[in-house]
Amino acid sequence: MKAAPQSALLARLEHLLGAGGVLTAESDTAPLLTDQRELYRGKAVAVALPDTAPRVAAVLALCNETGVAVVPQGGNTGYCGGATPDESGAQLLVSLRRLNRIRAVDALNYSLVAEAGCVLADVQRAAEEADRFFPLSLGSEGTCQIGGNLSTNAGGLHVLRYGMMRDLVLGLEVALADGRLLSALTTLRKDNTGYDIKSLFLGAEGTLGIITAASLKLYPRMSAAATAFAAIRDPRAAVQLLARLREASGERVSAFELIPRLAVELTTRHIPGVRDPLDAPHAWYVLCELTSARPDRLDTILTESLEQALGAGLVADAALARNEGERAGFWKLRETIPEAQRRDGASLKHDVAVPVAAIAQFIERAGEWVRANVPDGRLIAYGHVGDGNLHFNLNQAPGADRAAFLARGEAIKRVIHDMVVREFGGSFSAEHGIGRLKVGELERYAPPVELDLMRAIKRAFDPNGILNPGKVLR
Ligand code: FAD
Ligand code: 2HG
Ligand code: ZN
Repeated sequence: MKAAPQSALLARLEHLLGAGGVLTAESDTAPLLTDQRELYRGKAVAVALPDTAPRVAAVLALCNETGVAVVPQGGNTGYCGGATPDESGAQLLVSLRRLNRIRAVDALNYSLVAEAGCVLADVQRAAEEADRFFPLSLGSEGTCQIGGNLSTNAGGLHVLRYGMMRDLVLGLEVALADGRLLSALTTLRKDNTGYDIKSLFLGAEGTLGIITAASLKLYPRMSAAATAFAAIRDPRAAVQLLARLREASGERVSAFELIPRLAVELTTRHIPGVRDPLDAPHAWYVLCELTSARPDRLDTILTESLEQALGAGLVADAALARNEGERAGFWKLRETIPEAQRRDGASLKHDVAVPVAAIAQFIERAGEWVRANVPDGRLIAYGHVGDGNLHFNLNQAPGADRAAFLARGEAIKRVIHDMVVREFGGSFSAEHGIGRLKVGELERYAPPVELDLMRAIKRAFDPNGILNPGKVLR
C-alpha cells in the first residue's frame, strides 16, 4: 500500500467514474464536508459519486491499493459525524446519492430491493405503490438514505412494533475494502447457513464495507389509523398507558412517543404551523398511534382506552385526530422537536435507552440531577418511550451564555451516561450510533472482550484500515 499523488488518484477516479463522477470544486464539495449538527468540518481529496455497485467496488480497490482512506456518505443526516471526513484533506468522500434505483418490488414475497442511495421516503412510496408498507420512519426520511439507515441501524418512530433497521433486512450487497462485491441480496426468510455476515455491516457506520443495495422486508399496507395526543399525569403513567394500549388493541400500537411541555412550547414558537392540540398546558404528553391493515374500530379502541386511563388518573386530557390533517399536525409537532431545539439555541444531546419499565425512574433521577446542577440548561426529554429510547436533551436556558453552557457538556454527559449504563443497565447510544462523536464513550463503556472482538472484526474486513478510519473504533 502506498500513498498516491493526488493528481494521479483523481485521474484514475475520473477514468473509473466518468465525467460528473468526481467533484473537486469547493462549491460542490463544501456542503458535504460538514455534518448536519455542524460539530465537525472536514476536508477531502475529492467527492466520488459512483452510480453502480461495481463502480463502488472499483473505487475501493483503487483506494486499498493506493492507501487512501474512504468515508461513505448517504443523506448526511447522521448525529455522530460518521459521514464527515477528517481535517487532513487526504480522505475520499464517497457519496452514494447516484446509486438510487429501486431494483425490484415483489408484493407476493413482501420484499423490495433498493440501492443504498435511495432516499427513505422514496422506498416508503415504492412499497405503497405495490400496496405494501415499509415501516422505518424518521423525522429525516425525506433526506436520509437506505445505506445510511442500514449503516446506523436506524430506529425512529415504529421500533416498538417493527424493530430497528436491522430487523427489516433480508439481504445485502456490499463493496468490500479489497474491491470484491459481496452479493447476498437474498429475499429468504430462513437461511441458517453459517455466520450471519450481513448483520456485521448493520450499524457498522461504513467501517467494514460500503453497502450498495439491500433487500428489505415489507408489510401489508396500513388502511386505518387512530392517533391521539394525550396529556398524561407523568412519565410513569405513560408506561402504564402503553401497556394497557398494547393489550386493548391486540398489539396494534405502532408509535408511542413521550413529549414534555417544553417541546410543545419550542415547536409552537419556532415552527410555523405547529399548534398545541390541547386547550390548557400540561407537564407531559404522549403521541400514540394505532394502525391496522384492516378498518378495525381503532378509534373506538383508542377512545375507550383513553377514557379508562382518564378514570384511573393516568390521563388528564386528550385530543383524537379527526382527520388526516389533524394527524399530520400532531406528527409535525413531534418530528420538528429537533429543529425547534436547534432554533432555540445550543443543546446537549443524550440518545439513551433504558428498559421500558425503568424510563420513569430514570427521568426522575436524571431530571433531579439536571435541575440541581445545570441552572443554565432546560431539560427536554422526549422520544421513543415505547421502546425505551429517550432523547435526554438539554437546551441552554434563555439568557444563558452559550459557550459556558456548551463547555459543561462533557461533564454533564459523564454523569448522564454513567447513570444510564451503570445504574440502569442502559445504552449511551440507543439509535444514533458512535461515529466520531462517541468513540471515547464506546471505549469507556463497552466490555473489553467486546472491544477486542470488534477490533478483530475490523482487521479481518479492512486490514489496511481504509474504511472510515477513526469512526466507531480508533
Ligand atoms: P449519513 O449521515 O450520510 O451516514 C451515517 C453513517 O453511515 C456514516 O458513518 C456513514 O459513513 C455511513 N454510511 C452512509 N451510507 C453508507 C453506505 N452505503 N455504506 C456504508 N456506510 C454508509 N435516527 C434514528 O435512528 N431515529 C430517528 O428518529 C432519527 N430522527 C432524525 C430526525 C432528524 C430531523 C434528523 C436530522 C436525523 C434523525 N436521525 C434519526 C438520524 C439520521 O437520520 C439517521 O442516523 C439516518 O439513518 C442516517 O442516514 P443518512 O443516509 O443520512 O446517513
Ligand atoms: C428524533 O427522535 C431524532 O427526533 C432526533 O432521533 C433526536 O435531536 C435529537 O436528539
Ligand atoms: Zn429518535
